[in-house]
Amino acid sequence: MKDVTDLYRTYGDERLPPGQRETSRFPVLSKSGTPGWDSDEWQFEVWGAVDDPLSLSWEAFQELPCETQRQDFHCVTGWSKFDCEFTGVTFPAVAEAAGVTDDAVHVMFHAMDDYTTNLPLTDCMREEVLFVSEYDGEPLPPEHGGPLRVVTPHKYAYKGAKWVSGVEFLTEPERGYWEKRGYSNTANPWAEERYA
Ligand SMILES: Nc1nc2c(c(=O)[nH]1)N[C@H]1C(S)=C(S)[C@@H](COP(=O)(O)O)O[C@H]1N2
Ligand SMILES: [Mo]
Repeated sequence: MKDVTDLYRTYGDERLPPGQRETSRFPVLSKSGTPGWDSDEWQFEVWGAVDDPLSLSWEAFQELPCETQRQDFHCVTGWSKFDCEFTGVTFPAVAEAAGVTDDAVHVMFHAMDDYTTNLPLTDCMREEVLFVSEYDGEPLPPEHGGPLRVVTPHKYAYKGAKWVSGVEFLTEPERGYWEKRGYSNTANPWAEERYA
C-alpha cells in the first residue's frame, strides 16, 4: 500500500498540524443530510476545460485504475485522524481520461447535496488527491460521502467533496460553498489557514 502520511514534511516539522488534536474516531461533518443514491442512475460528470467531457456510470467509473493509500485527514474544526486507508482513483487519472486543456488553471468539485469546493489545478494534480470509494477495505459509508468522495490530505478536509458527482475544469478561479462563506480559500493545515 502506498503510504503518503509523510507528506507533512513539505509543509512543516510535525505530522499533527498546529492547533489540531488527534482522534481515533471518524466524526461526520455535513452541511445538510446524507443524500441517497441509486447505482443505476448515478453519473459522474467531468466538464469545462477538457477535450473529452466524461459522463460515467457507476460501472464505468469502477473501470478506472484504482489504488489504496494510507493517509491522514485534517478537519478544520480541530481534529485529525491518522492512518486512514482510502481506496480510489487518483485525480491525475481522471484528468488524463478527460484530456484537460492547457488553459485550465482551477477546479470546482460538485456534489449531490449541492456542496461545491474549489482548488487550483496544481493542488489537484497530486497522486494523493483521490476519488475514494472504499475506506478500510469496505465500501465508503454513506455519511462519509459514499459512494464516492474526494480526499485532500494536504488541505483541510472541506476541500474534499463527499458524494462527489462532478468535476469542472475552469480557466479562472471560482469559490465553492464554504470558500464563499468565510472558510480559507487555501486551507493549508500547517499554516492554520482556517478562516478567511
Ligand atoms: N458534499 C459535501 N462534502 C463535504 C461536506 C459537505 O457538507 N457536503 N463537508 C465538508 C467538511 S466541512 C468536512 S470537515 C468533511 C468531513 O468529512 P467526514 O464527514 O467524512 O468527516 O467533508 C467535507 N465535504
Ligand atoms: Mo469541516
